[in-house]
Amino acid sequence: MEELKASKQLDDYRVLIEESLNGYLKFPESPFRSVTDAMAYSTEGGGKRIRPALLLEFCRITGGDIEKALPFACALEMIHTYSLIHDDLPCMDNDNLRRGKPSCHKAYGEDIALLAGDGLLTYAFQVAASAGKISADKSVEAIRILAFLSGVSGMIGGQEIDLKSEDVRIDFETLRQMDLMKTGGLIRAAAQIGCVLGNASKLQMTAADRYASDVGIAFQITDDILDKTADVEVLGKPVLSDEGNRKSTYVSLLGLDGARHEAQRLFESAKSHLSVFEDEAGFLIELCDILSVREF
Ligand code: GRG
Repeated sequence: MEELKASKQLDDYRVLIEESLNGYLKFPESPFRSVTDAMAYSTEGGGKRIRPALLLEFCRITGGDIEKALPFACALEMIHTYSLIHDDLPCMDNDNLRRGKPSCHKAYGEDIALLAGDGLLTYAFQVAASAGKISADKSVEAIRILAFLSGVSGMIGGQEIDLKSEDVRIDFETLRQMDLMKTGGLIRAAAQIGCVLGNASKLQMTAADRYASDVGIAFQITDDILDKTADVEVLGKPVLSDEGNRKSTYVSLLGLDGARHEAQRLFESAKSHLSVFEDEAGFLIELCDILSVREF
């Protein structure tokens, strides 16, 4: 099969993001080596960088400069990485493998892993707030979105629903809300911040948010399917974790085929919001196809 053009663009974004992240995570002056090493350990390598790539793409197609948006893309990836570190802790999912290597708490201990997550969360806001070459109005709005959608109105709120859904069968609407907040939160932040740093119209902003909401839920459903079907070596994190933690997921509610069907429906729905971007929607359309067949 011919390689999708978007795969190459995603690879290019990944290189750009990782170069920039590596620079931020050097901390040459830090006397607190355990925490800073743990922050770098969890952030470097292995991540797909979907959220920062989406941020850069929405910035690009709405007329922004991706170089100027890079600090915000890195901040978003730092918040995502913090959520993975904390999500793996024994008091959460208790998973000991992440991105193909021991989870942060397995490599550095629970106490340092907790601090590394906190360190990444706070550092993300420092990096975003220090971004030069972006107007103060745009910076403040981007930082507001980052805080709103990674906090109790987004990812953290979704995680609370997740915790309360262990051992109980939740209804479809609660499950949808959980995935929209928990996983959709940062994906929506990517789209919204990209649009703010570009010069998106109201119409484009609404379309971007609808796209990101559908992709966010579909991304989580795919994650649930992979938890059931993937090879641990390829996935780079434990499988059957949801079953072990007695979670309600689209797979437990709809079965594997039902979950696959719903993910596909949402990826198609996501694409349907993009007409406002006209010829510039190619990457975002193909990204749905890439994400719908991902193996890790
Ligand atoms: C505060 C103790 C404490 C815990 C908070 C914030 C949180 C725990 C959890 C957030 C919820 C969470 C981790 C959702 C998972 C979303 C998801 C599908 C993650 C995997 O994303 P990928 O596949 O990962 O993009 P890579 O490794 O490619 O970056």
